[in-house]
Amino acid sequence: MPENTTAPTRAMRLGVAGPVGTGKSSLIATLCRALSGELRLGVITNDIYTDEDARYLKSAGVLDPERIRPVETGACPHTAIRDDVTANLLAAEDLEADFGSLDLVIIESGGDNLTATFSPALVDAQLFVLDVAGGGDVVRKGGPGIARADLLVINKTDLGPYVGVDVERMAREGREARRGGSVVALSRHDEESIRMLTGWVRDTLARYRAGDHTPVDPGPMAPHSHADRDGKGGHTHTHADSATHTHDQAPAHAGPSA
Ligand SMILES: Nc1nc2c(ncn2[C@@H]2O[C@H](COP(=O)(O)OP(=O)(O)O)[C@@H](O)[C@H]2O)c(=O)[nH]1
Ligand SMILES: [Mg+2]
Repeated sequence: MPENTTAPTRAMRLGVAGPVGTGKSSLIATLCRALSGELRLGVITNDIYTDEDARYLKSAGVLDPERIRPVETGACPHTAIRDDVTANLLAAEDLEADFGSLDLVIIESGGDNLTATFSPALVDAQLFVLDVAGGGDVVRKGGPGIARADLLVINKTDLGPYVGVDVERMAREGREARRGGSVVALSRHDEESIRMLTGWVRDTLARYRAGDHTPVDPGPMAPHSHADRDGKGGHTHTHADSATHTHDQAPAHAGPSA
């Protein structure tokens, strides 16, 4: 049988994006717990000013700490996952060089709002995480990640009754917003939902290995701004034109850059 020359040789890179606090790090811990026995994993975290997420994942004891690498992004967390992905690419390549070949490298974005998605130059597939505690109407607010990420995760479904959110309805509206695209309603306390998530990861990895998976760009991003470190308002910018975009990655935006 002829060899499949389109099949990739490096690990699949899976991006995990979504607003702060929706449970991205916890979801990655859940994936590591469920998959580390069968897949060779690596994890990269993107934090704005710290390596907090990497430290959380290391302390969770779900993976050899050496396989978890932090990238500090500076003020705009979107830049390192969209415009200049060099730091993340280097981290992914270092992981593979240090551990031989890996099956899956999971990359957590330094999320801050609904607009951030990964460039297909960095990840092969990406999931976007919302949580029920953010309100049942968040899916209707839309955005590139909600509409076009490879998978939408509606997380912390166990909290639905406490925050008055109809989880079934939220998942249905997510499917509608995505025109039938994949949605997983997840809780780390619900084993069946974890099986749905890991099943999706296995299926995507199988398609990636077979050369049947095409990375998509969910963008373009909506205009957005970030608070500066000194508490003053940031400036509004987009990441629409990454060829000419010179986004300031210094800890505080010094001037207009978008
Ligand atoms: N009840 C509940 N809480 C969760 C779940 N997943 C994460 N959390 C909590 O949500 C908070 C934010 O989680 P984290 O993973 O740090 O979010 P991130 O900022 O998106 O990485 C933490 O207090 C977690 O313990 C879940 O499935 N159910
Ligand atoms: Mg996190």
